[in-house]
Amino acid sequence: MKLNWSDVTPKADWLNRRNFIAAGAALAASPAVALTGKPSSFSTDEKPNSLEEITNYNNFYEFGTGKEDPVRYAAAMTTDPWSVQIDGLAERPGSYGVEDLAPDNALEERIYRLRCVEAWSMVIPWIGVPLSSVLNKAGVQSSAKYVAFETLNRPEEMRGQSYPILDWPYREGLRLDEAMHPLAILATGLYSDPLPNQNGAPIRLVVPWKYGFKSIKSIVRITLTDKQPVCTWQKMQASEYGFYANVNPEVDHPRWSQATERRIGGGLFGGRQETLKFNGYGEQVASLYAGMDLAKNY
Ligand SMILES: Nc1nc2c(c(=O)[nH]1)N[C@H]1C(S)=C(S)[C@@H](COP(=O)(O)O)O[C@H]1N2
Ligand SMILES: [Mo]
Repeated sequence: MKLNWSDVTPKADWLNRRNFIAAGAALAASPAVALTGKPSSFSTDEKPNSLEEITNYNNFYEFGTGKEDPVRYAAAMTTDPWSVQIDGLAERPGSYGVEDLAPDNALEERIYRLRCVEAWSMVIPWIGVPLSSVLNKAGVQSSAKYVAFETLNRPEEMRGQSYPILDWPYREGLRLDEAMHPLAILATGLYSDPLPNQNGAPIRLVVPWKYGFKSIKSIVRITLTDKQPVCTWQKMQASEYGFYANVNPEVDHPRWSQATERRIGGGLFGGRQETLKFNGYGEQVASLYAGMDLAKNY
């Protein structure tokens, strides 16, 4: 077994070294168990953002709309016990534990670019399992065409849910072939830690070729269906946020350009860089959209 830095450093030291008090509070609440993911050829060799950047600049509207609201308030969310209901057109519907869906021996490391629709980006070393492995565990009936996802709905612990900022609970969806693509994962950790609450503990979707809002956090329900799912942002403002939401520098958001992005922590030119079609994963995923007009199906 590979030893991680957190294994050999006393927990108190380890927490002290993290300069961000709020992040420390959230991490202190999580178990001291280190996670290890097998390296994957799907990983980028770009330099990952620091743990501090990844855990202190977040979008998680259940805790507020500010980038620092999640790190401040997400520690209030109870993530143990947790189960994920898998239902709809599944062969084996039921309530699954996170450890059943993402057992330690199946974990992979996936270092992915994350491109937010707001035109900032990061590189994040996720630990998780292919979404396809989870769907196959529950069994996909042949009539299923889409997968719908739902976040926890618990306003007592998620202060943002007391306000009608979005239509809670947060919902997202994928076409079944997108969901079965090997790049789509369910993450349960990042770097060598279990997922911090602000990043969507204990289990969240990561679809690296789509805008970040598709990568729904803190999932409690996965539904196989034959109808295109209703997605929170699409429902909120369909002219701005589509079902597909593939990263595309050629299709601007109605209120801003998508041609470039600001890499958080990036040095040169304030981190401004060109946005890549499908967030740079076109070689792997472009065939999913063959013959589709991506300007119409934004
Ligand atoms: N439940 C839920 N999931 C969510 C969001 C949210 O507000 N609520 N924000 C999304 C957006 S807009 C982005 S960019 C990513 C950010 O993930 P990160 O904070 O882990 O970087 O989470 C996505 N998943
Ligand atoms: Mo986003």
